[in-house]
Amino acid sequence: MHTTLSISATAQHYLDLEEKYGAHNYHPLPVVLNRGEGVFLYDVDGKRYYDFLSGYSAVNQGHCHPAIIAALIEQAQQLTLTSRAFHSNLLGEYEQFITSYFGYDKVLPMNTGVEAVETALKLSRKWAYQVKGIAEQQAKIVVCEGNFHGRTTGVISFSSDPSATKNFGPYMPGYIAIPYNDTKALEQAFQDKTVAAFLFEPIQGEAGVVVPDDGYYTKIRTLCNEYNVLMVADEIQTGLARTGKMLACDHENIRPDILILGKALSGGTLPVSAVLCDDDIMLTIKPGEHGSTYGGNPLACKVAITALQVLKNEQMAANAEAMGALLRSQLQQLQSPFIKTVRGKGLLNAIVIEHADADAAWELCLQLKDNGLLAKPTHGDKIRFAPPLVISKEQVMDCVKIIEKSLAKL
Ligand code: IF1
Repeated sequence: MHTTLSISATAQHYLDLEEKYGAHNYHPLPVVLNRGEGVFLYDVDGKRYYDFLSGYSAVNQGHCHPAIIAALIEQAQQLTLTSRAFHSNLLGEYEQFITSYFGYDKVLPMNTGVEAVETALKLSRKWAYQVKGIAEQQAKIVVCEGNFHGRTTGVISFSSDPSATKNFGPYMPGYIAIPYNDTKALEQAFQDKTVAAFLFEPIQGEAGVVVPDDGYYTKIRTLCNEYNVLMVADEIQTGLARTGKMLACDHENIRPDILILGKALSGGTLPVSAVLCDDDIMLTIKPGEHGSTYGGNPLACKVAITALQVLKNEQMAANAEAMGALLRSQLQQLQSPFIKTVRGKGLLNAIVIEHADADAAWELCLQLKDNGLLAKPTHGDKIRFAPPLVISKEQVMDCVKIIEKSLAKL
């Protein structure tokens, strides 16, 4: 059964412009949005939707959070960019704030998530040669099958997803892929003395919200200590209260050697990312060896301080924990024949659809859209359910009704 596309002439106009003038590197849901507020998005025809994607966890604080927007406007009228050729009054303040917030010696500020991942990889290699003593050009980094860490040619070099790698070669060498959530394979990989680091997602987002066994982070930490390998946590999607704790690693009180943040670090206003680690790793990079035009710009610093303050002041991790548990239990209670699995932690959740029609997940997302909720399938049969962390109990219950009503149409 295929849903007829019911979009207005107004919306169609915007789709036509994108079709004609934009790269076709996405296949979005047919909806055109022009306003966001808290858990809600509004389209060009004034229809309201619950946002169940949150900009892939970049809008944890809710759309256009008043305090974050106020900080953005205030700083934008003062000073937006000095470049790192000069100092600004905000960079040191931000660096002190975020390093004490997460408990690390230093931070290297970047912009997009993948830039922070690349930065963490470069720091791991510098540390390998200059501290661990691995022979030049020989350092290896262990990664997980099913990973998603971004889309630069360096980072896709260790992707196992053909749609991310096909015809983008040649690829960067020096990576060993092992199965996710498999510490026996990890220990096996660590027998190679040229291994410098292990890069992992605490929960695999793109792979469809794959939650590892309890104790996974603890075992990684133990093995990294035993073999003198850096534990590098990509918390770009799982961090910043999304999984019910400030960091997903906090569920096991585990401290990675290198912490990578992005997305909600700006509350969805502009690209802000960060790499945090201690001096023995961070100081392997000397002046002039790494950076970026916008890295650590005053506007990003001001916004990031506010975005982090809001997470704590409004207890967003605790709300994510409670609302996530409510959402998963309500979805399970639906006992829908089309929902094979409900999984997640905090408000990073996904359902796995079981249906004869291969397009069922997409069809369901079209039904959800018509009923006022925006979500998108990942890898065919999984639909991510990740609303902003400010969602209330009443709103969760309202969304479950929308999901139930939409499932009935499948
Ligand atoms: C797209 C996925 C999610 C990430 C993790 C690094 C990055 C991401 C764990 C890179 C970015 C985004 C990219 C965006 C869609 C979204 C995504 F589906 F692509 F995989 F969330 F799951 N590490 N994820 O999730 O950060 O450079 O994008 O700022 O590419 O369509 P970025």
